[in-house]
Amino acid sequence: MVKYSPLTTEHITKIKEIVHYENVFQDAETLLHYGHDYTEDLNFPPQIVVKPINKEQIAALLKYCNENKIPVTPRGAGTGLSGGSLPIYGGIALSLEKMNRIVAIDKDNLQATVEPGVINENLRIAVEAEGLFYPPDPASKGSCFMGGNVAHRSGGPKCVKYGTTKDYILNLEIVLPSGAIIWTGADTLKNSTGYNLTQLMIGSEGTLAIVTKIVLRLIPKPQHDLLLWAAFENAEQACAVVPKIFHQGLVPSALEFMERKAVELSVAKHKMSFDFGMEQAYLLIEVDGNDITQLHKEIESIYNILESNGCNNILLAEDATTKEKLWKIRRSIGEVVKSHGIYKEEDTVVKRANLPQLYNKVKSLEQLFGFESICYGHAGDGNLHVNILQGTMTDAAWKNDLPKVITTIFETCKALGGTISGEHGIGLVQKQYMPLVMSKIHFQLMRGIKNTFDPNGILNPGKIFPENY
Ligand code: 2HG
Ligand code: ZN
Repeated sequence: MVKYSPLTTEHITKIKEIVHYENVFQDAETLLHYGHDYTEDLNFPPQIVVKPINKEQIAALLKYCNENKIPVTPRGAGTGLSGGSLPIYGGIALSLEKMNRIVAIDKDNLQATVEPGVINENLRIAVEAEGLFYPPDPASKGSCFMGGNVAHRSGGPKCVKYGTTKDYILNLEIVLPSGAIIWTGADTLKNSTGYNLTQLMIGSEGTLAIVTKIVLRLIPKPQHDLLLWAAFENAEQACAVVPKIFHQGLVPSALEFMERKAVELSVAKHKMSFDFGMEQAYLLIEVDGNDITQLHKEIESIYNILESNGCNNILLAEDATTKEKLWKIRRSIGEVVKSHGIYKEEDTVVKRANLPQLYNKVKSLEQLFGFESICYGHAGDGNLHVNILQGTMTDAAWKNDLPKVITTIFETCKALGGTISGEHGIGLVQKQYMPLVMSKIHFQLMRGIKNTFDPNGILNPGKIFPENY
């Protein structure tokens, strides 16, 4: 394990000089808050929290920390699900929350430039006022930061049609541990100029550099959407129909899967009325575009596919209130499952048509080990969020068997053409499973990249790489 010396009073005095004392926090409450994110109940308080207001402060801070080998853990809104922003070696939590300006919306070029502390939803609202659209919409869109979305290559329901964060980033301003400030590419839609440093940064979870500006590509806002809620008596059947929709040349703007248990918890949490029958699983299917007649045709085709694949309970959301209710049920699942007891969430992803096999494997493990599982997620992307709940397992069995269960689930993902995270990242809690999907050669290449950017290992130490790799 890497050893970092604790910050001394002299370090802290110097850091206060660099970023100004009013941007440095040391009180117990703040340290506790910045010691956890949305990942289980983990808590690793930093020694200090720093909230710089510009790139110059960050450059001077990183240079100083690099020279003094002080660990710096960057943080967005703290909504991460893999422990990526936890300062596990103490040191500095570097919050980007004060850098929250939408710098420009360029209507001529369908682009926006933002600082990393801009909330995803605020960007969406601002560009929508100009008739434009930024599609990636993580469940935490109302609070997560764009910087965090870049760090984790975040997704969301819309990504099945429009792609994830990686498909919208054109250029990034970054600060390196040396204190150098560079742009990774150009603000162009095409770029064939050497290695793609922009994409290298996306998903690097704050281990290579600090992002201080983001140039995004936007698209025109689709004018209409239609939403279907389809109930299935069998969850496998629901998963199996998903590829058939795409097969017919249809590309929904969302195609979400939910098990009954997930819906029950969400409905109960919001005290909603909901008519449950025999169904065991649901698909939420949205189409969007500008031609409403065309959308009705698409919905009709989807309806027919669902019906001919054993689904007899299909609801077309007629009005905005119904749409909102259905989306609320879906979007709240992550949060309600978390408050349901001891759990571990996995962000599995496989080739879309292989989803039924993955689902069945999870359920067979449930039988074998006696945990309870709740599955939901972005079926159109083959991205299943598997929540493993302790249920009636003893504490000892939970401790002993959970890693075996996770390993088997991840091995299944790999065998089904997938991998261990679709959109939540690796961070702290998945790193031990990385060798299941990456070889020594992968780690050597990644380590070489890490050392080139961050030779002293000060940026977000203890993340992505398993111990001793
Ligand atoms: C979702 O699709 C999120 O709802 C997971 O990716 C949310 O676990 C969560 O909080
Ligand atoms: Zn998700």
